[in-house]
Amino acid sequence: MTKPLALRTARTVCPHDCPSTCALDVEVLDTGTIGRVRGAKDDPYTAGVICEKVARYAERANHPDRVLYPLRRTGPKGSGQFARISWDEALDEIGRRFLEIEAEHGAESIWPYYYAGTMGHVHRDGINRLRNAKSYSEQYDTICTMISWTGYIAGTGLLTGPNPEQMAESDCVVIWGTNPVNTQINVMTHAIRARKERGAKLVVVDIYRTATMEQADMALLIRPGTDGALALAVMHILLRDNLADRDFLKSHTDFDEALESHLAAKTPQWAAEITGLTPAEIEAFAHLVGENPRAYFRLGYGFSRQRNGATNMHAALSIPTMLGSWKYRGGGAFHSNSGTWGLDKSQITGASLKKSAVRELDMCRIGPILTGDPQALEGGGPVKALLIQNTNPMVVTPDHALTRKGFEREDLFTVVHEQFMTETAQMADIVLPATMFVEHNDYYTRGGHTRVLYGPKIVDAPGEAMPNHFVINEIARRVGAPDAVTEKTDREMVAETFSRSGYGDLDEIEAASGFVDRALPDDKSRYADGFAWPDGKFRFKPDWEATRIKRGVNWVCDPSEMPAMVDFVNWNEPTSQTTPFRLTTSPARTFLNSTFGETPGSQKREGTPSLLMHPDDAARLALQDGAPVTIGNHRGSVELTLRIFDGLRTGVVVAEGLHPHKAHRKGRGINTLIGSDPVKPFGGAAFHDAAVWVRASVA
Ligand SMILES: Nc1nc2c(c(=O)[nH]1)N[C@H]1C(S)=C(S)[C@@H](COP(=O)(O)OP(=O)(O)OC[C@H]3O[C@@H](n4cnc5c(=O)[nH]c(N)nc54)[C@H](O)[C@@H]3O)O[C@H]1N2
Ligand SMILES: Nc1nc2c(c(=O)[nH]1)N[C@H]1C(S)=C(S)[C@@H](COP(=O)(O)OP(=O)(O)OC[C@H]3O[C@@H](n4cnc5c(=O)[nH]c(N)nc54)[C@H](O)[C@@H]3O)O[C@H]1N2
Ligand code: SF4
Ligand SMILES: [Mo]
Repeated sequence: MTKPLALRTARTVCPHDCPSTCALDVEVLDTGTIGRVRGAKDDPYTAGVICEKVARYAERANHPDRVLYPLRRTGPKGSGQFARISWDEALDEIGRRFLEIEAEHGAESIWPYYYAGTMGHVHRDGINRLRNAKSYSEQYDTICTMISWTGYIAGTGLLTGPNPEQMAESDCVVIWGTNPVNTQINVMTHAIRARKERGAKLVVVDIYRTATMEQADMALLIRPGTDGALALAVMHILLRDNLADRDFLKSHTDFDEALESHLAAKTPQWAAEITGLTPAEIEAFAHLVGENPRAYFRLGYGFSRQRNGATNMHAALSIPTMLGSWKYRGGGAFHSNSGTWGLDKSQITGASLKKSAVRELDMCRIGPILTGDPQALEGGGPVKALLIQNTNPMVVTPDHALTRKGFEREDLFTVVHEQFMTETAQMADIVLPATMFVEHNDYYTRGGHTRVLYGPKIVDAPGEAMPNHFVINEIARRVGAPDAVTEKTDREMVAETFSRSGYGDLDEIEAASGFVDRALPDDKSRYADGFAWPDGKFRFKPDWEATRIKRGVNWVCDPSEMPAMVDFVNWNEPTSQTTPFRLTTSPARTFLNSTFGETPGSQKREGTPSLLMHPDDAARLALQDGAPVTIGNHRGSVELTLRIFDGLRTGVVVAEGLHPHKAHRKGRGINTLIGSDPVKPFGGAAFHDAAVWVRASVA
């Protein structure tokens, strides 16, 4: 077969929920077909590098299984039996049912539910315009960033840090609780530059030997949920050995004698017992960063997905503060830049349309909510209708057995707008076909760098696929919400948002670089004039209530349960004789959450769902490599294939990737084992924190 010639190459942006937000050069083969996708060489952060899953995007965009037409369910829930209908039939039915349900059960019985399948704000956040206009139930956004952002802001007061490209100028790069080789490849581009150009050492802190850890000069393989203990012992050594920057502590932090004596007890021996590291490993790490205070701490999301994740994030962040790393170009800590966009999105989200206070339902608790848990429903009535865009809750949310039970309710009217027949779409009453990023216009932010990028439509959509913006407008028209309807196109929505936000003219931005750089001045991003608290001081002693107010979020515990100063708290799900293993569910390289589960390249690379286990544990349980195993706890059980792997600690097992349920024998996936209990202080799911048993499967 001859290779098709590209008609042209078009510049757009990767829409996926990945901190890198790469600028892309996409081959357009004809008006409806894309070819090769490459990373833009002239974008300073992308620097010509993208991940393999998006390089192969043609497999996904041109996939024969895309949803092309609106569908109505014809068999029982989840039967997969659907019949094609027209857009008008589908939208009219949705409008009629939503009005009926509202009349009978109240507006709060309808729950628009979305997440970050696209990170484009017009198509991601427009659902809130409809929600606000109708006073439908709110969504409390907890699934991804709630825990980590909380821990970071508790210290700095603002979600920003030294420009990620500055990593190349540091003397030591610490990659903590993130696996960028899998999840944000561009971090490696800049980290490796520091090593090549300056001889910087690369440290990786994780709970198993990831592909990122394989590249490390110093690998710190700790037990899950113990990062806080490691951080405290490192600070103990810095103070003990005069490696702390006492001047910086005085001028820029709330450090005091009480904290000093608190840390005096946190010895390397104490932390060694908790983390599983040797005291010598902890000493070596403390001395490496202590002698190289121009250290760049790249703090990931992964280590925050623990019940003590917010306090561990705060503890890890406290190390560069004790070193005074923030003083140096190439030094400090970075988690996300999401505090710097300064966007006015009010016309997208319809913020002004909100009439009254409405209950805010926790998206991670969709299982308890749909099965009628009164606390999860906040004392209100049941949810009777769901409108779902950009997310696959049947696979990605915790407490899956409850989620499934909820979706199976015959009295629940479920609308899913999707690109593929996901396991969520299969539970729908009405499925609507959605466009992909190359088929609509939007702008994209993501926390991993400093830019906001415009991503234009470059090909026509297949079949009758329509963008989210269209669906929200059309439903709004039919449920008596004229305020939520806008005649503006998606491109006009972008232009208006840019202009309201003071970003400038979209035509000019597009003709120039395609992006708006929101980098703060270098000294500001390193908090030279003080941290973002009224006294300008970094908080080793967090004011959790002030943190809550800053974030506009809710307490899920008694505030007095939060530690008064940087600390390690053992809140993780306890292991026991019956559930002796700690499970983490770390992302796979060629899936993005549950996306790409349908593409052949990803299916081939990820293979069958597997469980990594230490050889000593496998020997003790008499399990062979490749054996079918069952893992379980009080929430349910899941079948996987055993892979013996010496790159983790005994007592820890890892299941990589969100495979579809149907890829598992017995049809239940990994989130069956994960709890939806909200993580302190403000909620979120502890995806990498579950106690489980492991047994040989019985056929
Ligand atoms: N290929 C791929 N890329 C992705 C995603 C994906 O699913 N696949 N997901 C995207 C999304 S939505 C997000 S939010 C980001 C997340 O990206 P990351 O910030 O990298 O977070 P995670 O991938 O959840 O976990 C990162 C690492 O943390 C480790 N970890 C788990 N528990 C602990 C712990 O207690 N301590 C320490 N030190 N490490 C721990 C995990 O083993 C894993 O290797 O990635 C995005 N990019
Ligand atoms: N066990 C475990 N569970 C996890 C995690 C973990 O590490 N372990 N990670 C968690 C994290 S960090 C996150 S962020 C969540 C993410 O969970 P989700 O936000 O659900 O992410 P995806 O699984 O990628 O699903 C996104 C869906 O949106 C669809 N989509 C994409 N673009 C569009 C569009 O323009 N319009 C419409 N209508 N649909 C679109 C895609 O086809 C896809 O099915 O998962 C969480 N779940
Ligand atoms: S998924 Fe992440 S690394 Fe891959 S192209 Fe998109 S933004 Fe870049
Ligand atoms: Mo995420």
